[in-house]
Amino acid sequence: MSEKQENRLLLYGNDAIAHGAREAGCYFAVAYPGTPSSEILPAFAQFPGVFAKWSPNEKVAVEVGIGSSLTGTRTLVTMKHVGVNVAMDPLMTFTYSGVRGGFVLVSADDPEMHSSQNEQDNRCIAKFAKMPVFDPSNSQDAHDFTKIAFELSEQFNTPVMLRETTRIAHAQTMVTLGEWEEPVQGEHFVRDTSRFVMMPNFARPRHAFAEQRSLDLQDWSNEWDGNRLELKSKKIGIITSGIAYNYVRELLPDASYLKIGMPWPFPDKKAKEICDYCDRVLIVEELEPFLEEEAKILGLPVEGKKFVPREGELNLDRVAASLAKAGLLDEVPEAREGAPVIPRPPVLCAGCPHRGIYMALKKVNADVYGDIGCYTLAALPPLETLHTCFCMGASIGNTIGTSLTESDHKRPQVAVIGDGTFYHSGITGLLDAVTSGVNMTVVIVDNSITAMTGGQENPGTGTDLMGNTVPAVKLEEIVTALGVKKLTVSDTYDFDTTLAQLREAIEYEGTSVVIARRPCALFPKKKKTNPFVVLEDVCNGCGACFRIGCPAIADSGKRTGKGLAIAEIDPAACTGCELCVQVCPVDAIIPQGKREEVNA
Ligand SMILES: Cc1ncc(C[n+]2csc(CCOP(=O)(O)OP(=O)(O)O)c2C)c(N)n1
Repeated sequence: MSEKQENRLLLYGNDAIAHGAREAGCYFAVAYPGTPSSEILPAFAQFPGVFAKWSPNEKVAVEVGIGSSLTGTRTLVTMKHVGVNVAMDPLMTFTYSGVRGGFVLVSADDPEMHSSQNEQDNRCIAKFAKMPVFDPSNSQDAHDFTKIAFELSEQFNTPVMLRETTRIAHAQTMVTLGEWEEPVQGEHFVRDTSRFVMMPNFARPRHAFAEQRSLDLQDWSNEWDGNRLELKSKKIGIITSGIAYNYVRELLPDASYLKIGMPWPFPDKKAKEICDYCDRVLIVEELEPFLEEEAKILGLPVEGKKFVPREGELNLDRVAASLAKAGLLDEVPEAREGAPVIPRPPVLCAGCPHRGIYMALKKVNADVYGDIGCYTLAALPPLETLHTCFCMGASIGNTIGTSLTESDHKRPQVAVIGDGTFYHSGITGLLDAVTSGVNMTVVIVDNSITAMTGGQENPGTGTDLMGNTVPAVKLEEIVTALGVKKLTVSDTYDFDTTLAQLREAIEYEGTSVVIARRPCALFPKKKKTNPFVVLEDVCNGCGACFRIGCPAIADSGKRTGKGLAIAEIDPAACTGCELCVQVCPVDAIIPQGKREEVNA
């Protein structure tokens, strides 16, 4: 994160949100990591006098955040878009109860699915949950809207969503910062049964309250200058929000604009105004026709998704093509070609501890019901040993379903789930497997960190975000407590033993668990041992080492007498895990130091 300097900084959207929260006097932040939201919490945690923590999943994070708000503390909760699905249960009712301390939920959406399994548009969720939503167009907006969101939350007694997208979260623009407020901890919880005990009789009036609040918020939305009318051309008006504003503004500088900072409650009066002022109004927005539907409900004559794609991320070229389709640009500017990007298909890192267990799973030809984490990459060639992936925690439930319904039991049924994902949402699945007596194996790939999202602490790591030592809960203890009778811990760098342990677990009648354990090769800092080399004159070109999919191993360009590719190992990438050594049938892979000894 950049240093504060003369109140003007070049900031990522995520850093700008952290600054906005700090300036609003927010004391408490809680999150579950997920791209593109993960940097907000560590950025906030660096401010003096605040407290920030990861929770095991988004539902818990929101519940913790609700508790913090109930003491009167301003509270920031962050997650990626699909995380909001996990948190929907508490959220849908918290919007009835309302807040004490301002409560801001950041939903980081991911159009184009740069690192997600879907590209849902959480403006829709905000409306469904009856919470106002802000939609920033740059880091300044992200900062300003976060600050306003805390005010609005307390003024209208509502949780507020700040919905950003990847391009806002991970791009830098200039931000003018404001004064820092001292973070304030609330005094204590104040009992208010009719508001905080949402049983039917108390909840009914709160629903009515939420409906009236939405109407009041719509008045605010119409007044607020973040929903900004820029009236120029009478011929063409554009209603837009988020990142799309930047593209369309560059392409049609003379058009009139309604730049929407708060998509819901929709600023209906301002939308009517631009429609009255302009002959034709086009809505340019990323993903769902959210603004378009709001405008059409009002009977406004707008166009939108007829021309603008509903899938994927918008960019200058896509918006230009849409405007050309709508007849608003005569010439589509030539697509700007940057420097060619060399395709880099995602692969497990060199030395990744997940590789060994997948080599074993491939050997036993298991159907592997997968989950989300680095280990999902095993779905791709050359490993191709993960056959489903829907959402975090799904692997175990999926495997219960297949195991209970398959009639021919052709192949072993195995769930693979990471340690972070198991803590997030695997525990109840395993409880179901055990208590249903399901014949299946659960492999917990334990690299002792939440690697995929940047190496965040999880309940097994024993440290927290603030650097404190905290109790760690061991996977073995949870698995045993859930009633699993067959549990093995394997070292995935030892291939033969791992394979034997996996076979034994699969043969067990009932639910078995293999904890496939080895710390991630990157966290803590990659431990570089002596790299390995291929003895060219011994390599027989069989390709066994290529098939483990290690990015440190490549074709050397040299050929054996039979014309087969001789492997080579990149010494800078090799971590010395020795998995390739274990699959090489001719012992052609040896430590570099040993070759030097031989050659000496
Ligand atoms: C509901 C939800 N929250 C967050 C994420 C982002 N995310 C993807 S994988 C992952 C955690 C992976 O950690 P772990 O299971 O330990 O596997 P590793 O990457 O370390 O192999 C997270 C948080 C997500 N995809 N879905």
